[in-house]
Amino acid sequence: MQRTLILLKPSSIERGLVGEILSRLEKKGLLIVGMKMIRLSDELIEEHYSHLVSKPFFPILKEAMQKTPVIAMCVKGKEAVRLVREMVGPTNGRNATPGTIRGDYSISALKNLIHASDSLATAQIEIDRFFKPEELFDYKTVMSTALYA
Ligand code: YYY
Ligand code: MG
Repeated sequence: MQRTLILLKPSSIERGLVGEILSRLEKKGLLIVGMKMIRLSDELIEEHYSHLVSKPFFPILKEAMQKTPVIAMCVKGKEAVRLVREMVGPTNGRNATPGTIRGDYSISALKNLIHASDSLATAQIEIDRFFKPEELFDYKTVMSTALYA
């Protein structure tokens, strides 16, 4: 089982898409093991998007990430890191295939609704960045026997 980090960005909160996105993740069979609403500080955004701080669009990205609080989630499942990235689609919603979250609901790179960790190593770093150990839960549901062989 893998765990991955998801952020529902201000663009999804502003448009009332939180339930829709959550529902897709749940229906796929991913287990929510952590979830909270937070306001991102300048420092946290600079750390989380450290690969982008020197880009000309970084100030706009930072402002967009602070427009509302975000919902941070940790989900668990077999191959969860790759699966969630595939469900999210590529960065620019205009390049994302219909059927993906960005492909169905986003027409922009900046306002692309959702963040998901891009590798197993990144996922661990990002889970630790957003969640304390006591904010993550280990539990079983009857669903797991229906989902996996
Ligand atoms: O992982 P992903 O969110 O798909 O893209 P990143 O390359 O990590 O960029 C993070 C974030 O930055 C992206 O979700 C929107 C914004 N961004 C942008 O507004 N314009 C770009 N050309 C590239 C990234
Ligand atoms: Mg990324």
